[in-house]
Amino acid sequence: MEKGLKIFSYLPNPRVWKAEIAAKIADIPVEVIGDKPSEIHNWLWDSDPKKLSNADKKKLKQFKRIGKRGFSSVLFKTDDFIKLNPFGTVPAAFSPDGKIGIFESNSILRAIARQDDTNNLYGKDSFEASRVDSFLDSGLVFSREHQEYLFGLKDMNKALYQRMKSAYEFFLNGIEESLKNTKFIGFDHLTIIDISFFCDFSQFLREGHYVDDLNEKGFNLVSQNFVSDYPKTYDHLMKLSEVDEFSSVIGTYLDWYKKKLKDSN
Ligand SMILES: N[C@@H](CCC(=O)N[C@@H](CS)C(=O)NCC(=O)O)C(=O)O
Repeated sequence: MEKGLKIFSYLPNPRVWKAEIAAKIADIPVEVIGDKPSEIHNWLWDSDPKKLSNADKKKLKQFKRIGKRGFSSVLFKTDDFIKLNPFGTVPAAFSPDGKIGIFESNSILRAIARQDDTNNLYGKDSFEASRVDSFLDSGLVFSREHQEYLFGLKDMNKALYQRMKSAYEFFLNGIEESLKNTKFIGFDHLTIIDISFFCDFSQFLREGHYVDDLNEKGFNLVSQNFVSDYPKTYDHLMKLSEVDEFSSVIGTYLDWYKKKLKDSN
């Protein structure tokens, strides 16, 4: 079977970076197609995505669907896109022949790791792979919470904030515990757990851009004491951010956070 993956999304998107980092480590070809979030409503969401002109949009009226999660505009999702990706979300990945749809960024990440036979990114046997899945499942619970939280940052309420705070504490306690025993999360070598954690947590830290909105409503940053409360997790995040395959994919995404920490010292 031909190796590789095609991914469609708005860009940049930390959820896409998961697969891109793994693909760099494992040397698997990945084609990433997409556009800025503000342009993605001008694209045909399909296994063969393309930018649409106004004339194209008139012809493709039958594919118009209102966004369901994160997008409130009209999006052009083909019937084939929905068949391959029934929840209609991005990132959406496709096998090289375009016949198999893979969704959920952690599963897109797994799709890369499963094509790798040298780095043990998905553990070395089925039990290790299941342990990897355990961490990815708990990571998805955290990232679903932070998705809603980030959507609500400009107009925070107590219920949403409390949900986020307890999800954060639960998840980070587990990650910190794990790092007391192993060099990487769950294992002594790098796996897709570290990649998934790195991308999701870096995205969550964007709450820092809304500190004024939060303060105005009487809330502090959930991650305010991240460095002192979870020192091993913090060190791990920083260490991963220095690894070539990570830094070359995420670019300057974490620079503002590192600068903020430096300035506060
Ligand atoms: N847990 C999913 C989240 C994907 C997701 O919710 N994507 C949203 C954008 S943030 C989407 O594609 N929404 C499409 C819509 O609004 O119809 C993942 O990790 O891939």
